[in-house]
Amino acid sequence: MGKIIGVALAAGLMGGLLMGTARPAQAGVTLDAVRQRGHVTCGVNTGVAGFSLPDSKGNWTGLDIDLCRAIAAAVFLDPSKAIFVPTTAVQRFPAVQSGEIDVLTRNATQTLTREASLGLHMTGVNFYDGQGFMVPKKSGVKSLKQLGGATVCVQPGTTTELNLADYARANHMELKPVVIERVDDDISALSSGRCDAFTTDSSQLASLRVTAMPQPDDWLILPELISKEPLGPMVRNGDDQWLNIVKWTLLAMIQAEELGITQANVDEKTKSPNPEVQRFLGVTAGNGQALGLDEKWAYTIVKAVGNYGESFERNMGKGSPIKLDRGLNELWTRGGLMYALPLR
Ligand SMILES: N[C@@H](CCC(=O)N[C@@H](CS)C(=O)NCC(=O)O)C(=O)O
Repeated sequence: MGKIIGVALAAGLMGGLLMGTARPAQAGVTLDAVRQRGHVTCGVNTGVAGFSLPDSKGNWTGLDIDLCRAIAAAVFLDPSKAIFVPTTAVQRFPAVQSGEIDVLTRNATQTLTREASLGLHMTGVNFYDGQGFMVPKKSGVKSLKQLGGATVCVQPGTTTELNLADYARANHMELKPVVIERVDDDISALSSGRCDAFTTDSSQLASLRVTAMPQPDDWLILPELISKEPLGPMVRNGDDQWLNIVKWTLLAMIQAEELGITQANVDEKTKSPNPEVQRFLGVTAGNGQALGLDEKWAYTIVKAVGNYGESFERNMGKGSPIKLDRGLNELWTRGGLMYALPLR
């Protein structure tokens, strides 16, 4: 008998060592503050259709807006408990560092120095992008190689500005940056001919071409991309639980797409016999407790904003004026890079 108990204890210990001991999350500083305040505060951009844009009534839409609403859905089971704080590229990191915002959901590229020296944590990628250039069609420029000697509008505090300098140097080209902080002013400078070209992440060029240019057909996005721009949410260092909540909220949106769970069928799916679906939707408990959230966290995310693919299509894909292809943002099972880590 003693031997059996000993074996069972040893097996339990081994299991604990191999699997890690299950410990529910302690409420961290950020989650406590967010709960007490009654809403999550997200830094977003000041207005790039597809990512985040307010309408005349102050209703925000976009991929980054959906992500913020998804975080509110996970924490409060209510996507309306999200406040959006517009930030320029220069303002965004100090806003996270100072605690003015709980999370940055604003087309921010994940880089080593941003993580290692700005006191920020990258929590995943919600859009794989690359830096491009837009020129007036009438200039006759069809390739980046023809831009030698050009003035190029660019926003300060961005990877865009750094890549532009690198590209010019590596290719022995003269590209004269015209550094302008506000995107509206960049667009005006481009339209008035003060800059020969405008450079930023190519998804933003696609968006600005159709939403900010009165005659989109007068503008050409050059075929070359000069960088990798993995865009995703960032949080402050030092609060692992909050980092986990943001990270797994994004992964839940991707996982819902992998599992074929949509805003329309999520209720039906709660009756699914599939254990993975049951765990995901909180029919089987565990994930919520591990994150310090209600077990309905992921169900509420999908109910509120849909899965990643639905959010993409609505905001920048076929259901939007921007009409971007999924490209790298397609699921890994269909040739893209979107891949949910196991939610278990
Ligand atoms: N992904 C790049 C660029 C991000 C960026 O700030 N892009 C500008 C160019 S359109 C933007 O979003 N502007 C909107 C704004 O200033 O609100 C980065 O993280 O540095």
